Amino acid sequence: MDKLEDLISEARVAFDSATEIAQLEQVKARFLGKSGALAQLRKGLASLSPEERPKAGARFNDVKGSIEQLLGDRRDAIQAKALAARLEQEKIDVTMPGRDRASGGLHPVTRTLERVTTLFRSMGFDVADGPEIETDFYNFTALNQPADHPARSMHDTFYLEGEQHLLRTHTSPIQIHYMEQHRPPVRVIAPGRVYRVDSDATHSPMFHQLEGLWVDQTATFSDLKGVVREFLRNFFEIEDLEVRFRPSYFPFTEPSAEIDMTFKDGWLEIGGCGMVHPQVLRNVEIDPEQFQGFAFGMGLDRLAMLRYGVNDLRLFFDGDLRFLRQFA
Ligand code: 2U9
Repeated sequence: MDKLEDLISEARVAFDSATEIAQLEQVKARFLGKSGALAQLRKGLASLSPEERPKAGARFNDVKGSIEQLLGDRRDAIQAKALAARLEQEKIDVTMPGRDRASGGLHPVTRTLERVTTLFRSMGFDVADGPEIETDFYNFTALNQPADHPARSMHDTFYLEGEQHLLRTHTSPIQIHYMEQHRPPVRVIAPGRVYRVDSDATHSPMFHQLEGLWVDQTATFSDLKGVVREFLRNFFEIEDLEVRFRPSYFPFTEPSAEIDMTFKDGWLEIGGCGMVHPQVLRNVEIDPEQFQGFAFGMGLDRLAMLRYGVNDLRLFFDGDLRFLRQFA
């Protein structure tokens, strides 16, 4: 009988030494398994006399029951401990203050874009956009930019592999697409990202342009002057801002001019413009004998720099939140 008591004690010590369920199952086999200690005992019962057997059998069952009970208790204890540890680890303090949701803000160039589109819409302009990846036709040929123009050189334009496509160097292709879809009168602005192989404090390989186009039977250079002046006065909120037009050259306009505006006791170049070249109109099947128009272009980032007093274009594209938060 002592031997059986010892077996129970031995089982208790063994079960208690197991700290995980898998380990406990291994230990269990030593006592309750097919060739475990209890199975051996059971075999011994067969050699007892019929008189001894019932009592020994009952005793055997008691011992087995005790060991099973110990096993169950230990299993519960291990599981309870694991659960407690997990609860401790995953504890959520519902009284903690919530995490603040950071509020975003619009990028200064986006804010400028919104301001610009609102002003032009109020003057009756539609707003169009188009792909940043273009073909040579839409970016150059349709705009009367000859094959030997320096802007077409490999180091002035980003060409895509195969050289069939390029990153647009201006937003003018947008107006070409637009005129293929809309017959005159056409009054549209084309803002967007453009790309050039250029990089310093005032040039970034990616920047933003704002172009405008008005094609009608009677759209004249003086309409152009009025639209540009009205826009700049409203944009900068300077009632007596003056604008002057200096003769210039662009392949897609004739005549062409640089746009200057008054700024700090002097003049500041803010864009270019001109009457749409008759060949550009022909390229989109508009008869230059019936229709004429004007176009203008400005740097959107340039407008943002002037409006917000930013002196380095690259600040807009560095993504430094200390800079950007000032505009939110
Ligand atoms: C079509 C026909 C003509 C758009 C024009 C300019 C003059 C111009 C520059 C100003 C500074 C670009 O941002 S900048 O680098 N733009 O000087 N852009 S006329 O002429 C067009 C456009 C579309 C169909």
